[in-house]
Amino acid sequence: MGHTQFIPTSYLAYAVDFTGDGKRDIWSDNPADALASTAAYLARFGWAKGQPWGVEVSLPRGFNYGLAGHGVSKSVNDWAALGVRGVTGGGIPNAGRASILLPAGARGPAFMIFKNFNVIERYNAADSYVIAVGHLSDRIKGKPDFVASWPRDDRALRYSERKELQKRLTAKGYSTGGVDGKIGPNTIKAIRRYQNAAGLVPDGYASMELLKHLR
Ligand SMILES: [Ca+2]
Repeated sequence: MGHTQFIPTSYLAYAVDFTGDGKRDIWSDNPADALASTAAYLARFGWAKGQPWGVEVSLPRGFNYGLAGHGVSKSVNDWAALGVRGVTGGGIPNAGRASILLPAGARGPAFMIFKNFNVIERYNAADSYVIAVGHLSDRIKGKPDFVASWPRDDRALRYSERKELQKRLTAKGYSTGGVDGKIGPNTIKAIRRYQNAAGLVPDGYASMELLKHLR
């Protein structure tokens, strides 16, 4: 509902009256209440003011792709010691513990993501959503476009293809913990194990290329 698509329970719990008229009006032509309500929601889930959602990084040759993903977090210094650098050559802001995210696998861009990434993900649990919203806010602030590009020949797997991927992995002895068409931690783990065994880059990315390899 409203400008930023609150669900009713979020409205009840987090909406605020920013204009001071006594109404929490997230539908008004004046978006102040809606935007303040969304800000209150993000604050409630731990938004760290002035800190980035993430930054684009470059990974060193020979990077251990098993370290990528939400499950592994390290300090910025520890990542730097492993050779992870800011993509424009600059330093990486020391914004607490961070993970490396590869939204299109090893062939696409790499990001170091911070706590604020997870806060935006509370709003919509899709990495692509968080990257889009976070990047839009960076661009409004005048920051540059991404350096690396997404592989043009890549496309998201369809539901039936994701299920086929899980079935084929499981049949080869790499259990995905069920066949539900959702690429969760168990499926990513199974993909990595298969990639390692098959001599592929173990980025855990569910791609068409991988499905073809399994076929
Ligand atoms: Ca109001």
